[in-house]
Amino acid sequence: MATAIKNIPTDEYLLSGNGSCGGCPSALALRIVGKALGSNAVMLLTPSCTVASLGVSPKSASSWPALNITFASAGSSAAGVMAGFEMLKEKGKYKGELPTVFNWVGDGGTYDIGFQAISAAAERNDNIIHFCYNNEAYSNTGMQRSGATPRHAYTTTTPGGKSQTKKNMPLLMLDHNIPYVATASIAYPGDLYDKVIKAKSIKGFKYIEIFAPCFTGWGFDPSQVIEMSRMAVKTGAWSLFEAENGKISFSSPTDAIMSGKTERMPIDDYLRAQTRFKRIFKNGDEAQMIKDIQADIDEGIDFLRKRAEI
Ligand SMILES: Cc1ncc(C[n+]2csc(CCOP(=O)(O)OP(=O)(O)O)c2C)c(N)n1
Ligand code: SF4
Ligand SMILES: [Mg+2]
Repeated sequence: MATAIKNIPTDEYLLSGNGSCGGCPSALALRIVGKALGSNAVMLLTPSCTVASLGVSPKSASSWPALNITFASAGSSAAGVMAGFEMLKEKGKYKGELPTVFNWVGDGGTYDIGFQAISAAAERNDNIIHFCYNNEAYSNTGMQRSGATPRHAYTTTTPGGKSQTKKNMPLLMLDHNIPYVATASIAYPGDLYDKVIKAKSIKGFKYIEIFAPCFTGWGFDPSQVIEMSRMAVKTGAWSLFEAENGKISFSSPTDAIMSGKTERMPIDDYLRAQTRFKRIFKNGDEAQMIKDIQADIDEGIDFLRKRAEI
């Protein structure tokens, strides 16, 4: 059983007064992550909504030391910071417990622009946690498509809907043979909290991807952000799992879907609730587009189920 929300610490490391949209799912994700990481951590960020909303020192809304880095160094910068701490400790110049060094990077930074650096750090098994908060687009720069944007979604660079299917980044990371990979969602905070606590205790490269639906870009009411996150899991558009040393286990409620105990919700209501899919329902070929998206999800679930048997 995941930690109950009432047992998650009340400490806050993302401070109030930051510039994110009210109710931002990425900010909420960072708040929950912070509660698990605690104060002894160093954060590295590539350009994103989080960077734009945190502000700069000495008025930053982050209570950890934070470094704004380039996409091209999305793996090497954090690895260098961690190596520096480890070296100081070895030489007796750093006392106390080593901090957790973590990347806080969006899907654009992770799937696309920073991918080579993240892949290289994973292959070296550098001792860091890479968090990808996935809002399925480049939100900060005005909602352009990313490798995480699903098929038929409107973005400003896919005005007729995206033609390609999305990349499967968590499984790509799993194929780097790293000790820990997990997916999570802001709708299941206890599960996210537990996964971060576990990742903190493991040496080597850890990858955690958090589904964070951006109401501003996707077009739905901010009050629905948790419901939308929950629907993504219940439809199978997003699956919750963790993999320790390559072995996948599913987390609730995805485990019930994977074992066949629970039926997945059909995707229609989820799509109808977001204006980024509005044109699907205006066109005569609505049925085919819904079938395409449903087929992408079905294939993803089948593949993940088979991969879990390995
Ligand atoms: C090399 C480089 N290319 C493009 C940009 C412009 N840029 C800044 S933030 C961003 C989008 C990042 O998207 P994502 O990582 O998903 O974060 P989000 O905005 O969704 O929070 C882009 C393209 C940049 N800063 N550097
Ligand atoms: S645009 Fe989306 S991800 Fe960015 S701050 Fe607003 S709600 Fe959050
Ligand atoms: Mg994004």
